[in-house]
Amino acid sequence: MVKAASSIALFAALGALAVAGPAGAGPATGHAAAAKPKTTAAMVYDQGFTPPTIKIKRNGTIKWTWDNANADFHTVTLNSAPRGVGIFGSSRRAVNYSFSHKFTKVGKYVIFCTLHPGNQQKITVTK
Ligand SMILES: [Cu+2]
Repeated sequence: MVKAASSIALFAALGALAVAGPAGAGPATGHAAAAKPKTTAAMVYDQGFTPPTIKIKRNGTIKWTWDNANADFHTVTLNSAPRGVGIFGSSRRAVNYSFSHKFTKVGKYVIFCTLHPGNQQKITVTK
C-alpha cells in the first residue's frame, strides 16, 4: 500500500502542475463546452511515467516533464500507435527538460523509454 500512497502523492503533484484548467474530472467552470484542446501534464521518473495511463481528446497535447531528482537519462518515445502515426520521441535527458506532443489521431498509444524499455505509459485518444 505504500506504493498506492505514493501514487496518490504523484497525482496531487501533477494536479499542481496542470496549467490548462480543470483536468477532466473537475467541475465545469462557467466556460461553455468549447472543446478547447488541452495540455495534460505527465512526469518522467526513474521508476516510470506518471500517470501510468492517460486518456485525452483528439488534438490534445501531453507535456512530459522530467523529475529533477532523476539520476538516470530517459526518453519519451513512441512504442506503438494507430496505423499511419509517425514515430516521435524526445532526446535522452536526465534533468531540466520537457517534451510535448500533440495527438491528432484517435486510438491507443504506448510510450516507453528507450533506455528502460520496461517503463511504459498507455495513452488513449478519443474523439
Ligand atoms: Cu528511462
